[in-house]
Amino acid sequence: MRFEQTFMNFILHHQEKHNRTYHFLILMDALISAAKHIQQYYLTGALRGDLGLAGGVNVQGEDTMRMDQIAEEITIHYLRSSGRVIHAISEESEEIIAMDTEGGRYFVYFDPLDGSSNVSHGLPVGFLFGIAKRNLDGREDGHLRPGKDYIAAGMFVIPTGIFTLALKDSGTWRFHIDETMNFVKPIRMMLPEDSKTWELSFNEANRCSFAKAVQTWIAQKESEYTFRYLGALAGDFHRILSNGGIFMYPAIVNHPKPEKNRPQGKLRLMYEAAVVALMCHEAGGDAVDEAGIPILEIQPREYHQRTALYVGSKSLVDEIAQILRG
Ligand code: AFP
Repeated sequence: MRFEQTFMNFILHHQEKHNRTYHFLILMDALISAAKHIQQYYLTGALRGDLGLAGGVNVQGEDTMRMDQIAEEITIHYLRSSGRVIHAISEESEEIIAMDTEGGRYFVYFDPLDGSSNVSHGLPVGFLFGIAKRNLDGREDGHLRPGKDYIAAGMFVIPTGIFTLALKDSGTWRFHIDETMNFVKPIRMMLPEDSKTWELSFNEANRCSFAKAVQTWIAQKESEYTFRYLGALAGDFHRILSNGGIFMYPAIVNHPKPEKNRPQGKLRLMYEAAVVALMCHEAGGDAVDEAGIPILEIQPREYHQRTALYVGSKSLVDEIAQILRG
């Protein structure tokens, strides 16, 4: 028989090697339990009728799905019971979610079910999270941490059973779920240097609304690469991490209906852009916003702040960053 290394075994060794505490393990156990629970609900959701619209509206003004609410409830339950989380910030809750404000050690920024347009089709969605640590030395800062201060960031692609985790300064690792529902077989991810497999990923319907310089750059690049877009960041970024290339959600600045412009971008900085930016950075890639500023450097001003995002292979991100910086 063939046995693969489990995630827990991998992370225990990692913590031991770096002389770290066991607190992070308890937090990771909570996140993995939440992801497995959400995955099971999602797999059987269509049978129970859980994949339809809930009829509500979340803090971003978007329709909520039943699965969004279920995923949120599950995640809060496990994070709270870990006893390690000070506060959490979720895509689904406008306010910061207080957990263990005295004894907690971490801040968790998460989107428990990202890519809701895929939910009613049962297609892949993501559970994205970033983790920062309590400031033990100085004053607390309202938990508005830039991505460069995250100690880890990860995503579960649900329901495919694939988990990718970036550990600050220790690489990006991919795991697959096995028949016992354990995440196993750590594979270190590095973006491929060879551009043969590189892909472009963005919503083509928005193309004419991008800044002119971005449109021109895309026109120069498009014949060189293949094009893929799922509409769920976790799935789209998963491909870029494996194949290389670039995922973009540029600012919308030239929409024929100006009220539909999104100069600030669409994606959320703390639990979408910074999460994939850290994973990409640890895999040898990069990520910038519409001004060409590295995503990991952006100091958030609010929990649900939006940003434009260009993430992927370093040379492509460098090229577009230069154009964006003017
Ligand atoms: P939803 O959860 O509202 O579907 O948004 C998903 C998302 O934040 C991200 O996962 C996708 O990459 C991006 O938005 C897709 O947006 P478009 O539907 O505008 O292409």
